[in-house]
Amino acid sequence: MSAPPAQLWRHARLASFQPGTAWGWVEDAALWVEGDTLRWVGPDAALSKALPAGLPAVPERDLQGALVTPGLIDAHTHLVYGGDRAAEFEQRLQGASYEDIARAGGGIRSTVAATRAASDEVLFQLAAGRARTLMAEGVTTLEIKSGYGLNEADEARCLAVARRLGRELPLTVRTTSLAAHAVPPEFAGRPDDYISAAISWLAGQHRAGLVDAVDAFCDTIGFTPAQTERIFQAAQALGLPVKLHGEQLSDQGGAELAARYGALSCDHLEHLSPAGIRAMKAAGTVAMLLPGAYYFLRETKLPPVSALREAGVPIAIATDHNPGSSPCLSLLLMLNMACTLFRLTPEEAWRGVTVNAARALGLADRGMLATGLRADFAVWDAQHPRELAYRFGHNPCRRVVQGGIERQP
Ligand code: DI6
Ligand code: FE
Repeated sequence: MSAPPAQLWRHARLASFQPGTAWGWVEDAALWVEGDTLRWVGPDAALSKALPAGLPAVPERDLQGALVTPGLIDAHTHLVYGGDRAAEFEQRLQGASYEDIARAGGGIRSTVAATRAASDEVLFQLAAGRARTLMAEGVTTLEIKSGYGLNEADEARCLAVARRLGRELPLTVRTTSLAAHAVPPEFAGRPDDYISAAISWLAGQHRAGLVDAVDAFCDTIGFTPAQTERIFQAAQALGLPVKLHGEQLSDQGGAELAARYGALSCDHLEHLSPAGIRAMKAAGTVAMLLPGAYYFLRETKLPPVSALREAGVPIAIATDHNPGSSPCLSLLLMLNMACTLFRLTPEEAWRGVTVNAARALGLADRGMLATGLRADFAVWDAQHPRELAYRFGHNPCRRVVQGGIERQP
């Protein structure tokens, strides 16, 4: 593909999320895009000085004061799966708990059966539809976990579908191997043997270029800290970064464990302890909060947001899109819920889907709009990003530029 031509985007209200000022705000801003990169970002009044003399005419777009933000980053999803769990939702409304259903062999394992039964093409089309819904709200980078295949071939198939999404849609996809999501029926009662099998698949997935990071579900209905650590050791031996589903339903000390392995993020965290917070701070691990799962499972224990804030742990927000605990396809709704349910400020919530989400994926080239970073941004019919955290069920995304190329939202 030839490089997209240079372009100037002028007269934006810009929330750059550059450090130093609230929102990285520039009231009348210009962005100079070259190829997939921001060649210069700053006040429109300073643009003429920034452009070198003799530059051939660059096409200009006047945004007339529309809001520009970085492209949104949904850094925790389980987007590739077959079937749905609407019947389980109904069962929960008739009194069964999420844990009861999981222990009775439903829950994650019912999605595993539906995923194994679906063809590659069906999995791709289902996931592409979900991805497009997220992209319509300005998402330009998406993390996708495996974890509904739970055998060597089906885990690899799901990761390959995620990679194909990144190739065929105007979207960056980062993949995470989550074989340690649940024990599949073939290994019922033998979780340690299953962990050994999952570890044996990892090198092949890595060689095939299917994996950017490795995750595990450490909880009473998931895996023990010892089992999780075996997965982390295998990831570390391959040079792959780790992440954790931890302290969602109980405190297992997973955050301390993940921090010892320099985890990119620990996710969920409703039951996170003060020791876990200290360990995450020391390791630079991002706290990934998932208000959709908290809401949908009707949890009552809040993640320790004030303590995370006081400790200076970076906070990210994601949809956790999955069929069991968060069948949500709106990152804008998560901004609102992060504020209403978790009491984040609108700016904290926004940093959670931009700068801190990039960090949770180990991506240093995005999450802010600054000279030298990727030209991934969204244009909104709004005056200020706080409006997008305030309204819900409302999508004012008007344009998206992904790697310097404009696409329809
Ligand atoms: N925690 C979650 O919230 C999802 N996975 C996990 O480890 C739920 C997955 C599911 O119920 O299908
Ligand atoms: Fe999850």
